Formats: sequence, C-alpha cells, structure tokens
Amino acid sequence: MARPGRERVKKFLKDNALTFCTILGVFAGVALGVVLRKVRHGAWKPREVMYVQYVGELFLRMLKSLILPLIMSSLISAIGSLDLKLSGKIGIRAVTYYLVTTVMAIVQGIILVISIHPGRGDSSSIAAQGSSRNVTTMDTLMDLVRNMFPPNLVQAAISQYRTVLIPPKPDINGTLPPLPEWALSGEYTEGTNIMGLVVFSMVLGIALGKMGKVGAPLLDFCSSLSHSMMIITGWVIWFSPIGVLFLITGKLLEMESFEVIIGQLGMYFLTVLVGLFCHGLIVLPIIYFLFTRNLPFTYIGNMAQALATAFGTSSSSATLPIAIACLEDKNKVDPRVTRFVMPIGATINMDGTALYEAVAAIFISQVRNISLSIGQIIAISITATAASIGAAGIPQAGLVTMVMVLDTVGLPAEDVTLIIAVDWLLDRFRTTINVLGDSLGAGIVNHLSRADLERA
Ligand code: 7O9
Repeated sequence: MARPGRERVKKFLKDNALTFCTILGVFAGVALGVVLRKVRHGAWKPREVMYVQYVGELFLRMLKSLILPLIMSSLISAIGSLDLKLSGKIGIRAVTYYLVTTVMAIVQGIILVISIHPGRGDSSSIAAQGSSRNVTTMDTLMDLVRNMFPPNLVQAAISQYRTVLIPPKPDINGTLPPLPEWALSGEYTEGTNIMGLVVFSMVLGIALGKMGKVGAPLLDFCSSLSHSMMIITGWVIWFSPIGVLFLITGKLLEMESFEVIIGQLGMYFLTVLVGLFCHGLIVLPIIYFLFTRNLPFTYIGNMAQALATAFGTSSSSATLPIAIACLEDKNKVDPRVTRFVMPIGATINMDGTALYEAVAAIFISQVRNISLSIGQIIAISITATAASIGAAGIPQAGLVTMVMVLDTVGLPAEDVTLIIAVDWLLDRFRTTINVLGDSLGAGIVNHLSRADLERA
C-alpha cells in the first residue's frame, strides 16, 4: 500500500514547511544578494541597502522585543518551580557542559590554526587602520563582575557600566604614561545589562522557590508571562523565511568586496570555518551521543529552524525564543529545563566565539611574525574562554574582548582591524554553532535529569 507512506511524507512536509521555507530563505537571500551586486556596477547606496534590509530589520526587532520579558520570566519560573537541590544539579550539569565544550572548541581552533598556519608573516598586504578604546584587561574583567550586580534594575534594562580611563598630560617628550597610571572614571553606555538581569532573575527564582505558598502568586505571574512570550514567538516565527532572506541580502549588498575572502584572509577564513564545522558536526554530536545514547541527527534536524535564524540574524539572543520553541515543540525537552538552561546558555556559552577568538589571536601573531610560547598559547585559551563567557557583560563586546585576547600576548589593539573584513560573515557561522551548542546542551541536561524531573 502506497497510501500511508505518501500520507506520512505529506504530513512531514506540512509539519516542516516553515523550516524548509526558512532554509530556502537563507539560500534565496544569498542568491538575491549576489544577483543584485552583479546587476549594478557601482556600490549600493546606504539608503538602498536600508530599504532592502528593512523587512529583516522588522523581524529582528520583533524577536528582540521578546528577549527581556522572556528570559526574566522563564528563569524565575523555571528555577522557582524546581526544588533547590534539583535546580542546583541542573545548573551544575549545564555549566560543566558549557565549560568543557568551550575548552574543547578552543583546543580544536588552536590545533587547526597552528597546523594550517594561515598567517604568512607578511603584514604589508593587510592594512591595519584606526584605533580602539583604551582599557586594560583588568578593568574589562572587573566591569564584567560589576555588571552582574546592577545597582538599579530599571537602569540595567537599558544600560551597561564601563570603566573609562582619562589620559593625563603627556610629559615633555610627548609620551603618555602606561594605561594603569591613567585617572579612573566610569560611564553607563547604551545596551541591556543581560548579565545583571540573569543573575537577579536566578536569585529571585531561588527565593520564590523557598517561600512556598507565599511565593506562588509571583511564580504564577512569571510562568504566565513566560508562556505568553512563547505564544508570541510562535507568531513571529512565521516571518522568519522573509526576515532571514532580506537580512542576508542586505548584508551582501553592504559589504565592500568578496575578494578578501578569497584573497589574503582566505586561509584564515577557512581555518575558522573548518574549526566551527568540526566542533558543530563532529565533536558536539559525539558528546550528545555519548551522554544520551541517541543519534543526534533528528535532534539537530529539529533545530534547523533555529539554526537558520541564527545564521540570518547573527545573534544568539535574538534566536533564543525560536530555539526554545524548537526544543520544546519538536525535541520534547522539558520546559523547566529549556527555560532554565537556555537563557543562561545564550548568555555564557559561546563555543563558536571562543574558537574564533583563539584562532584570530594566533593568526594575527602569525601575520606579525611573532612566535608564541606554550605559555602564551595557554594564556590565549584562558582569555578566550573568559571572553566568550563574559561577552554579554561587556559593553561593545565584539571588539573589546578581541582586544583583551590580543593583549595577553602583547599584540596591539589596532591589529583587530586586520580581520574585520571577514568578521561579519564568520559571525553568522559562529552564532549558528553557539546556538547548536546551547541546544545540544539542553538535550543532554534534559536526558541526565529525566529521573529527577519525573519525581519533582
Ligand atoms: C552570537 F540571554 C539573552 F538572550 F537574554 C541574551 C541577551 C543578550 C544573551 C546574550 C546577550 C548578549 O548581549 N550577547 C552578546 C554576545 C553581547 C556581545 C557580544 C556577543 C557575542 O556574539 C557572538 C559573536 O559575536 O561571536 C554571536 N554574534 O552568538 O550572538
């Protein structure tokens, strides 16, 4: 009988129509971008690019508007509804997974960049320009911890603190003293202090869980808010094929030329890409299999919608609502796990970013003809781990964390400009790996905590 088979195929196509459309959106976006660049010889004007990006921008704004209410309510209600011992267990499992996978990603990156050796030691062909902010690594790390404890929650929703160093008068020779001797000051910069809100929500969840009946109304409120955000996510998801398409097309029109990717930076680009694919398609799936004894293919396939969105938006925070939806609806991961683990994962677990930063730092030292000792390579690994964990707690993270990693081996901050030409494209790939890492982690934690969750 052919009928049931065909019905099944039909059902499969119907269930996954949106995912197919989103993946199609990625390819259509690339195709449209390439064609639009071809038909016009001069560069596209910023206003024209804005018009093309507009639809994608609206999609991104819708997703981002969900983040703040979603993460706070989800964390509070998930932690508050589990008993303290169990949430402690789940938390420790998740954080262990985050640390281990991040370190593995960095080790792979380092092995690859050292064996492929993409930096030819000819810095004349790649121009470094511009300057960056004056900060010390110590200040950056202390700001990160400061931001975990926001003095004012309302302010934390709109701004992040950062230390500012004020240059003293130069001496008679016109030289400035070293940064640690500059005067200290600080400012609040635009951007949500996610770190602070996550820490506060976790603490509030723990408190409510301890309060029993008295805490129940607030817990119910948060759980209801969290559910409503997921329902809205279900609506916004329908825009993803179009949104992703125009985000990608717009980005392709915006960039200056493809040449750097096949030229000087080509080998570097490939090194990062191979590292990311190794991590995402080999290492992480194997870890998933070892812990759950399930083949990871269906699980990863079910995340396709989120992965395509991550690629299109290059933001794991914007993808968070969609990733949670895929995990709960398709992979049947317990909502108490996803709503606890995913906001934390999106904030501190960035395997792709860690791999990228380690590779970038070593690539730059290769270009500058600086040979690194084992000690320096270990120092790079440690700062890259810290940078990927702390990125969300540091204002203007992208550049600042990279500078921090370069600083550990004494490379000047200006050298980040060497790799900026391909950063926007690598960002999309590493974001996809970041989201994949969070999602597989949620699956593993869910599997390990099954028995505990059934009892709770
Ligand atoms: C990449 F948990 C959430 F969803 F609320 C959340 C909100 C905001 C989590 C994180 C953030 C956040 O601000 N993250 C952040 C990430 C801030 C600055 C830099 C980065 C690094 O981003 C990645 C990269 O550039 O490699 C990547 N684009 O995963 O989003």
